[in-house]
Amino acid sequence: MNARTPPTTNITLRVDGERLWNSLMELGAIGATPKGGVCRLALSDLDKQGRDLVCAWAVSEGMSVTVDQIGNVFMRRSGRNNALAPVVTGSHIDTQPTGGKFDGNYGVLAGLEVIRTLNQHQIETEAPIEVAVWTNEEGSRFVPVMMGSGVFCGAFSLEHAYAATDTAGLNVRDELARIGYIGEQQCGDHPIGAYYEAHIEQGPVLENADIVIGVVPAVLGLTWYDCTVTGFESHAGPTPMEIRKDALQVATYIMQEVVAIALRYPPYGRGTVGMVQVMPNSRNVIPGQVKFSIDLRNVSPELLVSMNRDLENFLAKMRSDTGLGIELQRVSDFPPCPFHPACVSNVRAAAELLGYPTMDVVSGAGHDAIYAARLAPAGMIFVPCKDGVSHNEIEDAKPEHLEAGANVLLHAILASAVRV
Ligand code: HGY
Ligand code: MN
Ligand code: MN
Repeated sequence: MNARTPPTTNITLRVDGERLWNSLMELGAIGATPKGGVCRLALSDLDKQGRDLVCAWAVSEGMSVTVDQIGNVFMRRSGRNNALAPVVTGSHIDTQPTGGKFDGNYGVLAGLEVIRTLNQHQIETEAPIEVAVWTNEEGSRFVPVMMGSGVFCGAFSLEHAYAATDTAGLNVRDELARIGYIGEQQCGDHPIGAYYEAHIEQGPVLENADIVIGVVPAVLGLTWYDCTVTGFESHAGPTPMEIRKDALQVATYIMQEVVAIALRYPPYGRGTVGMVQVMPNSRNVIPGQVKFSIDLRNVSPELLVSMNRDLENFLAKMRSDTGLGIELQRVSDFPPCPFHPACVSNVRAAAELLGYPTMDVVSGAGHDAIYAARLAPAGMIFVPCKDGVSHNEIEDAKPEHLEAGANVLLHAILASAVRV
C-alpha cells in the first residue's frame, strides 16, 4: 500500500459538485418518501431499481460490472497495470425504513463522481479503481448488519446470510434471486489494494465545529441482540396486579438498563432499543411475550466487553427476581475498528492539499469499511450532515460539503492508485 502524498500532476483536479448532487437527487427519487427521505429496504424492488440505475451509470462511464454471490456489486475502471489490486471505494444504497438520501448513497455516488472526473480529464491511474455497492449494510430488514461486506471478508458464511429472514419470513437468498442480483463471483475472491469510503458523519461533531472534512481514525464496535421476555397472557381487568407475569413490564426494566449501561461507560458508550414486538399487542391483554432489539456500542474493546457483561448480569438478576423467561440471542457483532495509518494520512493529506479544514471524528455508525479493513488498508472521509441527523427522513447535507468530501476521496484514491 502506497502511503505517498497525492501526485503533483493532478493537484488541480476537482470533481463536479453539481453532477454529484444531481445523481444523488435522481437516486434519491427511488423510494422517495413524502417527508423528503428514502425508504429503499435491502433486496426490495426499490433496491433493485437503485442498483440497476447505478450500474447503468457505471457502464456509461466505460466501467465493467461484476456481482458476487451475496449481491455485492463491483464497478471497475481499468488502470495501466490491471494486475495490481484495485483501489476500491463505495458504500451502500439500501436505506432505513425512514432513511435519507445521503446515508450510504453518497459514498457510492462520490465514488462514481471520482470515475466521471478521471474520465472527463482523461487521467489514467496505475492501478484499477473500483466502486462497490455492498449488500444490506443497514441490517434493518435482515441481520446481520453490513451483511454483504461481512460475507465478503469472511466475518460470517454465505449460508448464514442466505438463511436470514425478515419479519415476513422471506429469506435473503430468495430475495436476492428475485431481484436478479445473485452473482457468480465467489465472495471474497476479489482482491482489494486499498479502500476508502466517503460518508456523512451522521452525528453533530463536524457541524458544531464548523469543519468540512472528518478524518476517521476508528469506528465503534457493536453488539446486537434479540431479547425475548416470556410471561403469561391474561385479562387486563380481573387479573390482580400481584399475580401477573407481565412480559412488557419486565422488558421495560431491561430497556432502561440498556441506556443506563451506555451512560456508565462514557464518552463513547451507546445503548439503544430500536425494535419492539409485543404479543398479542392487544390493549386489554397482559402481554405474554415481548421481543426487542438491543444495540450496544463503544470504541474501547474492553469497555464493550464490560457493557455486554453488565447486560448479562442484569438479565440474570431479572430472571431470579421475576421468574419470567428471558432469552438473549446475539445476532450481530464486530469489535472496534482502527483504520490503517497510511489511509488515514492519505485522507488528511488530500484535505490539506485542497485547503479544507479537518478534524478527527470517531465513527459511531458502523460502515462496510470496517470489513474492508480486514482485507486491505482502509480509511473513511466524513462530511457534515444537517444538525447531525441521520436515519431520519429529514437527513440533509450541503452540496458544497458533499463536493469537498468527493474531492478528498478523489485525491486520496489517486495517492493510493499511483504505484511505483
Ligand atoms: O447501525 C449502523 O451503525 C449502520 O448504520 N448500519
Ligand atoms: Mn451508512
Ligand atoms: Mn445507516
